[in-house]
Amino acid sequence: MIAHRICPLCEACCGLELGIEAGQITSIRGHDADVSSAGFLCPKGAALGELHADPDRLRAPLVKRDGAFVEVSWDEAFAEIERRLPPIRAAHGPNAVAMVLGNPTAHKAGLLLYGARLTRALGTANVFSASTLDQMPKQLAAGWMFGHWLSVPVPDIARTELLVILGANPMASNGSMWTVPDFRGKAKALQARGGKIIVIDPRVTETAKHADRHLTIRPGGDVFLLLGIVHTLFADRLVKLGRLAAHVVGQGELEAAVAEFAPERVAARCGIEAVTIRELAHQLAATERAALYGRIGTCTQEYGTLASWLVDVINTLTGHLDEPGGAMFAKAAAFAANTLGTPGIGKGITTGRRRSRVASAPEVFGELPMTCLAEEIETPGEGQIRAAIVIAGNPVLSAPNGARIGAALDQLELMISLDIYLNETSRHADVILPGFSSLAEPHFDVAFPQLAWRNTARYSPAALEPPAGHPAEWQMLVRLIGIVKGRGAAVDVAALDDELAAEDVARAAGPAAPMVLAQVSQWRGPDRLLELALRSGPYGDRFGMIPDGLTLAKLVAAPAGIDLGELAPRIPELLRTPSGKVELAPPALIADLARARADLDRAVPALVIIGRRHLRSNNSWMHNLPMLASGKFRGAAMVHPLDAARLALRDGGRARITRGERMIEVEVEITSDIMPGVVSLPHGWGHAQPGTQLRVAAERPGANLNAILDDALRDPLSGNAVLGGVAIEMAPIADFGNS
Ligand SMILES: Nc1nc2c(c(=O)[nH]1)N[C@H]1C(S)=C(S)[C@@H](COP(=O)(O)OP(=O)(O)OC[C@H]3O[C@@H](n4cnc5c(=O)[nH]c(N)nc54)[C@H](O)[C@@H]3O)O[C@H]1N2
Ligand SMILES: Nc1nc2c(c(=O)[nH]1)N[C@H]1C(S)=C(S)[C@@H](COP(=O)(O)OP(=O)(O)OC[C@H]3O[C@@H](n4cnc5c(=O)[nH]c(N)nc54)[C@H](O)[C@@H]3O)O[C@H]1N2
Ligand code: SF4
Ligand SMILES: [Mo]
Repeated sequence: MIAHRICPLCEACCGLELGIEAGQITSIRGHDADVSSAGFLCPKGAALGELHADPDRLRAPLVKRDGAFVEVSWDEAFAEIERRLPPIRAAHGPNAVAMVLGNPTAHKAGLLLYGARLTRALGTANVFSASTLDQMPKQLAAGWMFGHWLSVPVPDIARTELLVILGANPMASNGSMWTVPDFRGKAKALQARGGKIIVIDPRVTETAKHADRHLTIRPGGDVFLLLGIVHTLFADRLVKLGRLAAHVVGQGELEAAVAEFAPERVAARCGIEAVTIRELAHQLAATERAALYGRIGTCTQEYGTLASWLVDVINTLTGHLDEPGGAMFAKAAAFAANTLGTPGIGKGITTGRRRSRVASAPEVFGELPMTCLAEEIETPGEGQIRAAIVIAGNPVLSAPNGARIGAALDQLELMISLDIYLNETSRHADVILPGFSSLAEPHFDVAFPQLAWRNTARYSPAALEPPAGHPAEWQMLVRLIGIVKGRGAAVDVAALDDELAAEDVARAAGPAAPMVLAQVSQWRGPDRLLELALRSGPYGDRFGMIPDGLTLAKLVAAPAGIDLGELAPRIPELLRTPSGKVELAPPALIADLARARADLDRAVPALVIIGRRHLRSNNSWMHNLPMLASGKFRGAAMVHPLDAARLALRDGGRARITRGERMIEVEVEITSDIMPGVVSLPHGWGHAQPGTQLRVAAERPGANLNAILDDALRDPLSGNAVLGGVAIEMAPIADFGNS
């Protein structure tokens, strides 16, 4: 039997074709007809069968009794939670329970949509997610400029002639905050039609190797490079707003604010010569169709929000924002806030509606920084976190100072993990609730079509039968909501789900609610929410008012998805700022430039560390699959030959990396692909911790980069962690081969 299924693993969201026999996956290939991915897949997608079959993947709930996990029935697991969670809330209030949301939450509709509902039911201020280890700066900058957190433009790669990539390696990551399956193929096509790709990265990445030009940049130097470019655009009279002239404000403030960041002034700080900065500015301005794209390298640093803002400022000033071949906005079929409400104007965004208790970090997009989690658990007083619900997150490996987080999790009165593995984080839990194989669930992407290279709508029904008696993750979350609402662990999940849907519809549709609910009554759970979002969305049938509009039934009938066309200009309709304009100079960002100004002459540390990603790895959790784990070890620390000579490091030898009191041991790979003075080490390693069940990963555990990073370093605006560009020391570990 053949089934079609969107891959849930990364933002490329590839359509896959699965061969299935007797409930087992026999083959996986790309689905050629898929309207977004056209047959592309990567080795991780091909490993979904191994994930499905992995004997270490948890099949039943676990409860910790006397320090050891025992398998229990679903009823027992929820009864345990009902015994322990409500008393904590009753004694200490809603903030005593933290929500911690990990990366796969964004990839699974059940977790995303029902995780948000559980957060609402808990009413807690203590919400943490991988967003503050990742893209929060980009969302905050977009929020201030365009009025909504997910109004993030992406390169229109199908039509551009110049793509400048800053701090991203889509050849390995398959794109981020940019759903672009088969980046390699699209990049080749771009070059074949005479276009150019420029990569600016401290490392000669896989993407750089295929680019027309690579420039090295000092880690954390992006804001200075970008300021130099903006300065040049004004100084050399290259600003050309074009069609957007009537829709942009703040140009004057911006010009004044960048006055002192001439290329000569910023060159040393970013490590790129003034003449090259000017050249980049001129090339971007002179190319009719060009896009500048910044990603995680530009976010996970001290100036993440400034850098993310300046990327889109440059796209705007060069006339490439919202223009074909430039940086454009997708128009998703469902869940896109920038398609709802009054077009062209809105409330904008607000941050800092509350602050974290200990560090006083402002709330951003409803969240507090992940780097505040440990201290909020450790520090006594009103509002202290005493219980946590961790959904698909592994912060012990993925957040700075993971050992501290692990120790803090052990102090909790109750920790619940929704996770499919007993790993570095879930081992600290009291109750682990594992979802079943994601291939047995329907799939659609809530967020990624809002960031896609092309507008499409896709849905995959479950490819496999769910195991008997095993609830879906959304059903587990409804049951937790039942417990939180005082309805008990034995709550009727289907009835509570009906109630929750009815509440949502009443809020959105007012008097039309009964009619709307009746029309979507054949769907349940996340599917019902998708049906509602699709039908009320920009291509929807408006519940019968537009007969040829989209419904979920139409998507189900189109296993390759429905193509909604190439990206089209959306300004001013997309804007939700109070001014109804693109805000080029949000006051908080202009004010934050003072920090960059004060930092212009900072001395260069002799050695700093940055991260990287490998095609066969996925953050902290796919190292247990033999297909991906086999072959050359991919977690070595890359060191430039000059640094290796200076530090007496040997290729293939071992070394100690220290930062202050903390230390890790790594394997060394000497390569001139990394710039001198910089070490590159992937995150998400450091397996083989006691009490975990990851037999394959434990064979080659690797070192945890985050063990040496600091939880006190954040971008003050977004709360995003600083995950790179920090000073380290490195020394060889004597071994016999070395002496
Ligand atoms: N130093 C450094 N640190 C980084 C980064 C970096 O570049 N450098 N990158 C950061 C980024 S961008 C991110 S997004 C974070 C990611 O960090 P996390 O948010 O912690 O996510 P993952 O590491 O992907 O871990 C995913 C967890 O979800 C579980 N899981 C997998 N599939 C499912 C499922 O279907 N259901 C459930 N319930 N659980 C599942 C896995 O077992 C694992 O425990 O790491 C961040 N950490
Ligand atoms: N195979 C694979 N794919 C993944 C993931 C994975 O772990 N493995 N993780 C997924 C996740 S959660 C995310 S968020 C995305 C991220 O997707 P990308 O943003 O493409 O992430 P990376 O591949 O880490 O590329 C970041 C690049 O930034 C560079 N860099 C580091 N510091 C700086 C700096 O200060 N300035 C500049 N200009 N560059 C810098 C690094 O050398 C690296 O090449 O990938 C996703 N896709
Ligand atoms: S690129 Fe991403 S979505 Fe596509 S197959 Fe690989 S992991 Fe899955
Ligand atoms: Mo991420």
